Order: sequence, then C-alpha cells, then structure tokens
Amino acid sequence: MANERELLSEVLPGYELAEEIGRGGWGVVFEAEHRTLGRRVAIKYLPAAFSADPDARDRFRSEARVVASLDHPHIVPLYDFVEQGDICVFVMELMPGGTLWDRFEEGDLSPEAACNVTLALLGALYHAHRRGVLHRDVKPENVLFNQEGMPKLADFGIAKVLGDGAGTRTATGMIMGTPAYMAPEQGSGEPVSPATDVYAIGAMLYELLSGRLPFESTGNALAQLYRHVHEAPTPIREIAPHVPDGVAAVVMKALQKAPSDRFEDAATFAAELNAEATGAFGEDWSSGTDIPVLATRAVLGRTVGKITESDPTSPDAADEHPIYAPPAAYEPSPAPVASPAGFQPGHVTTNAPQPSQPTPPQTAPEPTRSRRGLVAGVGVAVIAAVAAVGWLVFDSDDEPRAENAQVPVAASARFEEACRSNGVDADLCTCALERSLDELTVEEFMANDQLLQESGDELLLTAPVIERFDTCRTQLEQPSAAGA
Ligand code: 3AM
Repeated sequence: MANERELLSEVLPGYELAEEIGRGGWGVVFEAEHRTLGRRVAIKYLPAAFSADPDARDRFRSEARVVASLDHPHIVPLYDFVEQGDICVFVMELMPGGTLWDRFEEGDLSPEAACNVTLALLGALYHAHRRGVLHRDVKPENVLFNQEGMPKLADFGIAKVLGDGAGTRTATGMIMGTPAYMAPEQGSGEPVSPATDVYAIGAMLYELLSGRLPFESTGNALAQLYRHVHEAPTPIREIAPHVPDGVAAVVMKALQKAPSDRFEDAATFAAELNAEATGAFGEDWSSGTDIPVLATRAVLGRTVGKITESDPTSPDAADEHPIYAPPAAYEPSPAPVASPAGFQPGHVTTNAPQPSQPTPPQTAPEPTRSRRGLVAGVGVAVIAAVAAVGWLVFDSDDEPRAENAQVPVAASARFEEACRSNGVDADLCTCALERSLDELTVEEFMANDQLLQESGDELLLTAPVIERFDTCRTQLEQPSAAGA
C-alpha cells in the first residue's frame, strides 16, 4: 500500500507536498504549495477509517459544502475538498502562527489579548450560526494564527460530520467534543444549539483569563462531564481576582447551565464583552494587543450603536438576518432553539462602555500544569467511554449518535435514584458519586455491579459505594479532610 505522501501526491497532483505539520485525531496535516499559484496551503488528509464509510463520506461532502460557504475573516477558509478512492482531503489556508493553546501555554496572552481573540471567535461563530453551522468543539487548540497573526477558528463542522451517525466508534467518540469545554446539554446528549458554542467560548475565556478550567479534570472524562452538567463553576474572580468585575460577569453568564440563561447569541456575548473590556481596559484596549481582529458591525454594532444595523447594503448585512435553523441534514435531533431575534434597528445596548479606567497590565496566567496531558488523556477516555457505550446500546444505526452521551449521565441518574430509594442524603450521594467517577475506570463505572446491584425491583448500593459514603461523611463533616 502506498504511503500517505504518495497517496496525497496522487490525489492532489497540482500541489507540491512539503513538511508534515502534525497529526490529530482526525488526520494528518501537511504543508504544501500550489504548483502554479505558488500559494502555500495546509492539506488535511482523513484516514480511510473514516472516509471509507459511504455514509460518513456523504456527510463529509455535505459538510465540506457548508464549511466552504462560510466566509469570515476569523474562520480558516476551505479552499478545496477532493475525494478519490477511500481518501478525503481538505485544502485550507496555511496557519503557520501556531495555536491559541501554544500562546497560552507560553504565557504570552494578556487578559486584553484573551478578550480580543474571543471577540474574533464570537464573530466567526455568529456568522456560522446564522448559516446553521455549529462548531461543537471550540477550544484553544482549534484556534490558529495565520501569517499575519490573525486568529481563526479551525475544524469547523468536522466534528459534527464525524459525529452524526458515523459508523466507527472513534467517530462516535468525537461527538462528545472536548469535556474541558463542553456545555451541559452536549455532555448529556440533549439537543445542541448556538448556545452550546457560546458555553464553550465561555469556558475557554475562563481558562485564558484565570489559567484554570471551570472544571478541572482529575483524569476522568466522565467526572469532568458530570461537573459541567451538575455543578456550579467557581466564580472566576475567586481564583483570578485580577479579572475585571464586568468581564468576569460576562464569562460567568456564558457558563450558565441553561442555554436560555446564557447570551442570546454569539453577537450579544461579543457586544457585552467589548463593552466591559472597554470599561476595564480603556478605549484602545483592542489595538494594544497586536492581534488583528476584524470586529464586524453585526458583532459590535449594538454596543457602539453608531451604524444603522439594518442597512442592507452593509457588507455584514448577511450576519444581521436571523437565518439560524438547524438543517435536518446536519442535526439528527434538531435543537429546539428559537431563531435568534436578530438585530432590532436602532437597538443600542444599555450596557454602554464605562468611563475608561485602564487597569495595570496583567501578567498572563499560568496554565494549569498538566492540563495538556490531561486533555489528551481525557480525549482517550471519552472515546473509550463512548465506544463502550456504543457496544451496549447502539447496535442499531438508527439511533441518533447524540444519544450516546446520555448513557454515562443516565448511569449517574440511576445512582442518584438508588440513593433516593435507599434514603441517602443528597449531599452524601453526590459526594459518593463523584468519588466513584474519579476512582473508577469508565468500564467499571458503566458496569452495574461496581455501584449498584439489582434485587427484584430494587436498586441496592454496593459495598464499595457504602465505603465511599463513610469517607464522604467525614469529608462533609470536616471539609479539611476533603482530600482524604
Ligand atoms: O500537532 P500540532 O498541535 O502542532 O494545529 C494543528 C495541529 O498542530 C495543525 O495540524 C496539527 C494536527 O491537527 N493544523 C491544523 N490545521 C492547520 C492549518 N490550516 C494546521 N496547521 C497549519 N495550518
């Protein structure tokens, strides 16, 4: 069998293949140059494990069409999509400036820069949401910088294509996204909507500003998901007091559990963030970051209120029309989300910028030490979890894949039900469940006898769980013994 380079050269004879840039879960990325145009590009090659499935191929094709229709300065543009035999190849803009994660990890990201990149991404998401495209895997690793240092969101929609009914376990795993940034509804298999991406951006901004995730991983993806679904994140100012009040409030609003309690849409989020950042960092906060961000009128118009937002001749006019509706082809269980209300002519936010009160420059927060490793571990764990779950309940291809994520949560719900029927105090129950999630492997957690035993109609708690109650009781009585 020909190696990857030979295959790619055969499929894309117009390109001179250069260095391999890297390998991700979904393929290998090479740098290449168009022989005639001289344009340098990135080529992403999808392994045959995904592209050999005709259904998956259909979805790649239709999603590639959607992604190609997105035209936004902060979305990595797709130049071409080629399929031949079992191979699918995406040709994209080359982004040689590395990822947002790289910059964060290098400690090279001031709070202003973090807010500025977030504005760029919100503009990108707003554009995509209006066209029925959800990203569903927003994270610093998926934000790349081009030659000019312009941040752009990458891998748009690919996770979704892979997740929607793809027949491989690995592909099924990808629907889970990345637990570190995952909205409660995505983690529990409920319908996703633009608010799901809003949450992920909120989780990302929380991390960029504070150096910590809203819910740190203990190495167990299910435990992290459980926290996103059930627990309130620590208010960001408690761990990062340097974050200005207003900016902190914006971050925490994006992290609300109920999608309807978050921002109405990505544009509202951007407008509020811009207003609060202007109040905290001063009028010129954005230009001082050296990160070029093309804030469109649609994103910032409400805050600045200077332009007639309904002007149909505006280059951003398309972004001002409420056309979001999850297309059936991409959404097996359509999100019950009302179309965003769009912009009201003349509407200006009441959240006007405060008088400029620049804060002293802040040093970038330290990223959580082992987070990189944890993310990799978490990714593996999630795939493992879903693979196991797929085995248990998804022999039928008719099931919407989004349901997969429900199973770990359903197992948690069964545990809680067993607590209730056995008269266990709710706090004690939550504590023991969390300990179980932390201490057990995914397979053990899913195996009934590790937590519960069925006896007739009754659900009994197992001896290891009862031992955890004892530990938890001590922990709850003496919080300092929490680590015990
Ligand atoms: O292996 P690392 O993390 O260095 O950032 C992506 C990742 O890099 C990079 O390819 C690797 C595997 O996904 N990548 C993805 N799209 C890219 C693009 N359009 C890209 N690098 C440059 N341009």
